[in-house]
Amino acid sequence: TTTALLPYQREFIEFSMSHKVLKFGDFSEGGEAFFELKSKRQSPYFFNAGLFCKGSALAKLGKFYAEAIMNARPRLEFDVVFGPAYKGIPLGAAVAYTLADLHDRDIGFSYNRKEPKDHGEGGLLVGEDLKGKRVLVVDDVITAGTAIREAFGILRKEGATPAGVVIALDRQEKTGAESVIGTTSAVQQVEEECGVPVVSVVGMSHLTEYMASKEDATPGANAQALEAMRAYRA
Ligand code: OMP
Repeated sequence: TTTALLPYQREFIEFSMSHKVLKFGDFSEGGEAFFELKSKRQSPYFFNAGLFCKGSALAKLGKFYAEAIMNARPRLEFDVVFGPAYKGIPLGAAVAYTLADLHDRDIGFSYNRKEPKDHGEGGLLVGEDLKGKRVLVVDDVITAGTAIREAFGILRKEGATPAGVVIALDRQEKTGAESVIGTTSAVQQVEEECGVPVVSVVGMSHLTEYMASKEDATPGANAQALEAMRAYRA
């Protein structure tokens, strides 16, 4: 199956690779071919959003998230963005900034601490109050959905209404042991359980599509990495 790769998605993949955020397995002698995930799976690619660590990269990243948000159909309706600690914090801030700067939407933003603070203003949350608000969660990657479920737990406690999730990468993985594996991906399960849309800039299938186009242009250059992507997907 093929997945149409939109121009901004191709641009995002190349942008991520140029910052070494997105890495494909290196199948040459002595190269790192696989990356271990939180789930212990051995993946032929990895996405480390922590390496978007320049002001210019964050500015660009904000635009990609905003584009995914604005392109979402049905439209995402929300009052506040929430970036779960730690990696979601700058992402949420970048999204709120970009929506105001480029899309004329002045949205609040909020994030949590991992350690409760026992002095000063106290509490676990920083930023815009969430009570009764429609909240869009901003995060980096979903594999099994563990991190995003934690974020929903925080929203529930605060009396907020989840409005959706936006991530850079949907790894499109199924969860659980091989013997019990179902037919839906972690993202689809989150959508069903929480009743909200999960929007991503790209999915794993887009990455494979990108690799395939590279392989078409220069046969042999990415053959093993592409094969590993397809095998992992299967
Ligand atoms: P889940 O909590 O299983 O959905 O995994 C998401 C988290 O895994 C991310 O927030 C990262 O901490 C980490 N991760 C990546 O950052 N990039 C990847 O390509 C894969 C993972 C992962 O370990 O699955």
